[in-house]
Amino acid sequence: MSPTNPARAATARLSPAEQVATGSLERPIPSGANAPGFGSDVVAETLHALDIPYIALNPGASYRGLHDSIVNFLGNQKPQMLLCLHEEAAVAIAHGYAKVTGRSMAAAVHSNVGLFHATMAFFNAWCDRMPVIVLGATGPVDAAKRRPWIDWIHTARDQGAIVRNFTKWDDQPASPAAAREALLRAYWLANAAPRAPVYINLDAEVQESKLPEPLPPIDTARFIPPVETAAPPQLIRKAAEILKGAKRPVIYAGRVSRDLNAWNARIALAEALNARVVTDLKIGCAFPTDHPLYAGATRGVAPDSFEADVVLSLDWVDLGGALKGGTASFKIIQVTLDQHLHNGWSMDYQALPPVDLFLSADPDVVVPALLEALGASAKPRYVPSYKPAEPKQLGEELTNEHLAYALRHAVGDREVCLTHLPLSWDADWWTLRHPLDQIGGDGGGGVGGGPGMSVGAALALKGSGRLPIGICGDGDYMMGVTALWTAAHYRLPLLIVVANNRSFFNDELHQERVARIRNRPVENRWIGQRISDPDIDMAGVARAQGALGFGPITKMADLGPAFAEAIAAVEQGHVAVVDVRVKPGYTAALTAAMTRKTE
Ligand SMILES: Cc1ncc(C[n+]2csc(CCOP(=O)(O)OP(=O)(O)O)c2C)c(N)n1
Ligand SMILES: [Mg+2]
Repeated sequence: MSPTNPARAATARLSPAEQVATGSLERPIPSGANAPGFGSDVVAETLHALDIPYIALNPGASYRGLHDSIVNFLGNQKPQMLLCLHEEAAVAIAHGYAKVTGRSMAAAVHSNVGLFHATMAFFNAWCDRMPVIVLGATGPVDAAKRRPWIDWIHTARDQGAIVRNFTKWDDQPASPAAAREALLRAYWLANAAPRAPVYINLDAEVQESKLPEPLPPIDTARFIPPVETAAPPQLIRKAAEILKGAKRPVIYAGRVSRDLNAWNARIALAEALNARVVTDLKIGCAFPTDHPLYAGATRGVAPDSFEADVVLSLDWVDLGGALKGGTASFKIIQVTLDQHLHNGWSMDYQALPPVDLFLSADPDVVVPALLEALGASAKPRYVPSYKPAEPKQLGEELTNEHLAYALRHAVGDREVCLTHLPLSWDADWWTLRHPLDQIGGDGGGGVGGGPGMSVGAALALKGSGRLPIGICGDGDYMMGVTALWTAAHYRLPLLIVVANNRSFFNDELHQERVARIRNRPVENRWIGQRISDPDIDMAGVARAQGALGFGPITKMADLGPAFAEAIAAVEQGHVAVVDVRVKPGYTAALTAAMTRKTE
């Protein structure tokens, strides 16, 4: 890196005193409002009572009432507004926040148009089973009160229909009292397993009308009671018996929480059963990958390849698909609550798996119960290895493996959270030892979520000492890049690494496959896929938004120093982006699977 690099100069300029708390930003002058006077004040008051810390938003007149209430009635605190440049970023940020904390924050989007922009992020959060509370607005629903033109095009009879098929619940309350109840219900439903996004559409008139009289106070906690998610004891006993009798049990560790106790309980269970454990990079990590019982992160490996006799699925995302290799020879115990979300529109529920014992329960609750039924210790024997990674013989041209290797070395023994990984990532490149070491992917396969989710995760991790690192493909980065402005503006330390193969490369492989099947030239696979001529200045796009930009890095020798500088900058409170020019290519196994000539 040259000493005249603007990133380096900026890093040096930032003093620790400038690393301000997000909550100290954008403080309004006092308005003197201390009792709710309008419908939207009631909405704001309820968000406050629900302890919702942030509301990521892009503004709009449909919710100008609520906007005023958050600023002037609440003083922009709990929730604090986080301005976003695109609604997809607003919802993705809330999604990323939930991935780390397990709890919902809020997002607000303007009328039908803002909601249209937000749909991709809604779907990602839905498929990822993450709680997000999205507030929208419409109207005035009363046509006699609408302004000419704009209020008409931005009012829909059933706005919730835009997202209803991938939302757990939605409502359009017709009074402040109904809005308060809707918010309580929304919070309760979104955060009760199986978790998912919810949507509340606030009529402009309900927000803006004066409250005729104060609403009676309510005890918020009594409206959001904890929901029992344990399995009945007789089913736990049955499951324990099956597992006790197993000679080669395999645990499919799927959608589980980021809770450290639950993580330790899973390790203890695997050790008590001597069960091998498979995990899934698409979702947050569920088992230490340096544990002797860890059997790999799978993309559809059937347990018969491990010669299993019993499979315990802890809410595995696609159990039916994973077992396609044959299931006759072993027993299957499925632990999930997911069936409660399955609907007639989305098929993200995946194939229907054969099951011998079904526990409709939360895996985090079932695992300790199984340990108890087995009479096993809840304390894991596992000790993290912290072995330094072995240097590998890597070729001259940079690949994602070089990137991973250099990044791991630059990170050293810092605690990090991998907030996003590119498709071409291999699970063997990074050891995961803690539930927050990796929080999974976008959920719905919607490219563009990486930056926003990483910003949301950085928000949740700020001040924790854990360094958030999002590794995004160049396509993903460019689609979601405006989320970085929000991180820079609200001083959310974050490192983004662009695995820049200058292509929507995944689809080059698809074109190659079609070409092979049809006997057409595979050389043409890049057309309509390559993101070059002109090459995009990824670091420049970051700098333009107030982040620090490093690169493009094209040589291994420059990679380590660039990462070291970027990490130092993030530790000073910056958002930093490192553009790494990598050779297009996936791991050998993935490439072979994607380009094979036949189905
Ligand atoms: C919203 C959306 N648009 C398009 C796609 C199809 N798609 C899947 S992967 C991919 C390429 C993503 O490019 P990049 O992030 O650079 O990753 P790469 O494949 O190059 O590693 C595309 C376009 C998608 N999944 N989602
Ligand atoms: Mg790419």
